[in-house]
Amino acid sequence: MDSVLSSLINKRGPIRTIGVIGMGYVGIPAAALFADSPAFERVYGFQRDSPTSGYKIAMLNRGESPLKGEEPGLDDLLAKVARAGKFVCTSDFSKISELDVVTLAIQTPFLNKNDLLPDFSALFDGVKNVGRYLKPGMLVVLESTITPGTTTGIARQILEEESGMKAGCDFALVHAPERVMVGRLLRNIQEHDRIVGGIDDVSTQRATYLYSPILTKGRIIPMTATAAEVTKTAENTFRDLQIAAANELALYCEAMGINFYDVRSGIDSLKGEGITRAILWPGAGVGGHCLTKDTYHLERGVKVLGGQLDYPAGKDSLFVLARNINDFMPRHMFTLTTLGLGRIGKTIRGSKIALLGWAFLANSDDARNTPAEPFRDLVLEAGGEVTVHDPWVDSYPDVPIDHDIDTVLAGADAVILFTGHTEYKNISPAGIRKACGHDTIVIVDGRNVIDPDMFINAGFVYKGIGRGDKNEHPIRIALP
Ligand code: SAJ
Repeated sequence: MDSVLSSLINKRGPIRTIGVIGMGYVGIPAAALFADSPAFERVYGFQRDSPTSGYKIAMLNRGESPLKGEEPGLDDLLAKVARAGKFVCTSDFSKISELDVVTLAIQTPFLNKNDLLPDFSALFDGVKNVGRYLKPGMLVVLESTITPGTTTGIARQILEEESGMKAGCDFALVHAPERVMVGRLLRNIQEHDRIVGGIDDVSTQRATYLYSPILTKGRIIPMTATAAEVTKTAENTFRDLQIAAANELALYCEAMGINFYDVRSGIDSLKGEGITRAILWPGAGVGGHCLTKDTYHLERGVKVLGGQLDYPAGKDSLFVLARNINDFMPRHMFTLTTLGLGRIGKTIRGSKIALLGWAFLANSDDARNTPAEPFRDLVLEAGGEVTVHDPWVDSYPDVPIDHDIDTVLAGADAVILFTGHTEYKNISPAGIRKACGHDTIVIVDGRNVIDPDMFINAGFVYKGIGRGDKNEHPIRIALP
């Protein structure tokens, strides 16, 4: 028997008009792909005309992308759909009432880094706006990363209160999490499988008709809304866990005086039917907007959904332990720096530390939640001086960042490699010594970018993550 919602949707007919709320890294490529599909007639991009981001409206209506960095195909696609009149950016949210579908792609950052609580205010403002203009038979899709239980909980509640309608009866409601990666925004939407989680089967089905036309290699993976929320947060939680396992093993290898990378190659050699050892890479820490928060979304989800969790009382979960290990790595880099300086009779206090790399990812300008920041804080607290170089990052609040490496290195007692930028793979002992102006210099490699022997043989004091075979090397007298 057709549900009330099915009848309303059938009355509306096929999806023709779409609204995307949030003109950012998630919303813009999605809106462009929807607008380019012959399956749909028109797409509105909704953007608040705020002092900080209102400028995007005019740019997007000129067919220009306001996003930084290279995004293959996006500029041309935006120009094409804007010129064709199939995509329009607007701050007039009342146009929502003319549409068949509205998707919300609004960031959910931390309120602050200490209590790890998400700031859903912007997302809920968007949901409230949708509720205000919602019409019967419409589909609402949440694409932002959210705590499990949000779609069927607070989001549903706001939509029903604002619209006076009932989800699953008068309108469809779905969570279809984004899987964007900077530098491949369009490709990820087209080629990655798309999780589509409705509050009921009718909602899930309607969302399948929304996403299928823009998938090339990707396929639709239907499930419930809560399963979709857990999938998204858990896929990043598992990546964070894998990195933590590599970090823990690297610490063990350092303590046992062996080379982690030999062990990694050994483990990775175990291949065969049904055998997998996804061993990732240890490093100076885990930053970014995804892995640093999605574990805590998952942890809160278990609490929000309130089921009886059978787990040792008061014990941190494996996932929180993994977060703690990854957040420990900047402190380990501080310890390696302290030990390295100690080998030449110096301490952090009174030393100058040159920090190479501020971005959280190699060859990127993205410094969100960079692990270099807690390291810098530890050095300053211990009375050291820190200079920061990063060829990709132009600025960061309260942290002077210089693009000239010789300026940053001048007078440095220790050089710390925090980000694996390609530029750092070519640094030479002679170049570093010339810039620092000291005979014996400490170098700490947080991303396995340099050859330890090259620097040890040139008289440097070397320390490296996972390099237990080199971290206690004999110090060679620096050759003039
Ligand atoms: N990192 C390690 N060791 C590794 C891999 C990464 O220490 O083996 C560190 C990086 O240096 C960085 C942090 O972890 O500081 C995060 O790196 P990431 O490669 O996971 O990059 P993100 O944070 O941009 O993750 C995104 C996620 N994508 C989405 O949420 C849609 C994640 O799911 C992807 O797996 C990841 O991109 C990716 O693979 O590029």
